[in-house]
Amino acid sequence: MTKLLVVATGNPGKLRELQAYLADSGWELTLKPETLDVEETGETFAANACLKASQIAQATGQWAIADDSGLQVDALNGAPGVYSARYGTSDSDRISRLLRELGNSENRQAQFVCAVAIARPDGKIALESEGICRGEILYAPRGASGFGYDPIFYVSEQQQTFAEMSRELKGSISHRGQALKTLVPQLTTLKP
Ligand code: ITT
Repeated sequence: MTKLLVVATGNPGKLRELQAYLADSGWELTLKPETLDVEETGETFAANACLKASQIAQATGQWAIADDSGLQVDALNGAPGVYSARYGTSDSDRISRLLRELGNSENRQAQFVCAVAIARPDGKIALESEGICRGEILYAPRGASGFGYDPIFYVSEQQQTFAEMSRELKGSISHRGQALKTLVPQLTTLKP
């Protein structure tokens, strides 16, 4: 029997990464209808991931997976956080605003957080997971891979920004990678 999983995201960068992690999960992936949108009213990444998974599952009558993620900058008291997508109107706009708000602050410490939730067709949450990746915010963007805030997020162990890493390397250390490392084995054993 085909196990169908609706990927509840409108972000193409996330979609590419989720597809790579879920390729061998035993589930066939399908994208949520473009017109189906969920208002992110939660105050935490986990709450918003559950909202998105649950509402898309109920609307489609299928299992659904959602990712809510963002960047928390220490010197900005955790901003933009759950508002990372709403911080500007394009990736470059969001990056410019973040660099402007952080200015010449010497504390450049930050972390990416990713919450992933999987909902059953009736909207009940079946699995949840969260991952964190710490790094630093550069003074100017570097690299052309990835998406979103990747060009300004530098990981000292790798001496690269997320946007300078291969997809495999980013996937092995990123917040999304951490969240999915524990979730995918459980997903593989779930029976629809
Ligand atoms: P969906 O809700 O449709 O999945 P979205 O882009 O609105 O898409 P979020 O509300 O979770 O997703 O917002 C996440 C924000 O954080 C968004 O601006 C992303 O670009 C950024 N972000 C998340 N993961 C990232 C990553 O791995 N690299 C760079 N930026 C990331």
